[in-house]
Amino acid sequence: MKRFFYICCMINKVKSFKDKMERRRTTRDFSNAGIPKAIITEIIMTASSAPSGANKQPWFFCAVSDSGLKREIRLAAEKIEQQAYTHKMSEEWKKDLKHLGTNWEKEFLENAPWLIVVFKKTHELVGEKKKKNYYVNESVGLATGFLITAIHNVGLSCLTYTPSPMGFLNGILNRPDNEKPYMVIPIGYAANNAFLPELTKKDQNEVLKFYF
Ligand code: IYR
Repeated sequence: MKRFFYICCMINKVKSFKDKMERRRTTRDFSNAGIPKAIITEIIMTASSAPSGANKQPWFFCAVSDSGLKREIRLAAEKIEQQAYTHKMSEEWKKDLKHLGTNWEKEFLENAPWLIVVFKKTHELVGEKKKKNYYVNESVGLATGFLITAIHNVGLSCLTYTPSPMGFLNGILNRPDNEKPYMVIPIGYAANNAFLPELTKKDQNEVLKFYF
């Protein structure tokens, strides 16, 4: 009987968390309301608790609210996106993105109160010595998943943004060569009139098969 109630409680918990996570939506339109630094700190330290290869935590987070730096990042990213949209991205790719309404303009890089720039550390530098990190992409992907979950959990919105190439971020943020930009996460409150594209997620039978 005790076990039965325990399982019922688990079912309630797992379903309510699923319902909460299914309500997460990416936003590209932010209100200009600020977010205290203490909230950003807790969100980032949640991300930093993620599992990683040999527990090396091969990541570094830059949290940017300075408007001069945000403008610099926007201008550099828009230059790259103009190239991408006019020369690099295939017609098929652009067609796949049409329903999201994206283009080379990246206002969110200035409108969001904070940009979290996630770096992956290919290796550690201890003095002159290189120390290896393991499963760097997997580890930083996990930390970024924790990050966007923490953002959603506190009622904020974000975007997972990856201009390509992203090397310009090392220059603007003055980060060393063993750190490579992984993702830019603008974070804030979704604007009242934020554009919400119609999206559906795959059904269970398309993503899950049990072997039991
Ligand atoms: N980086 C470009 C293009 C882009 C690519 C993918 I894949 C997306 O899911 C969304 C956008 C941009 O941000 O506009």
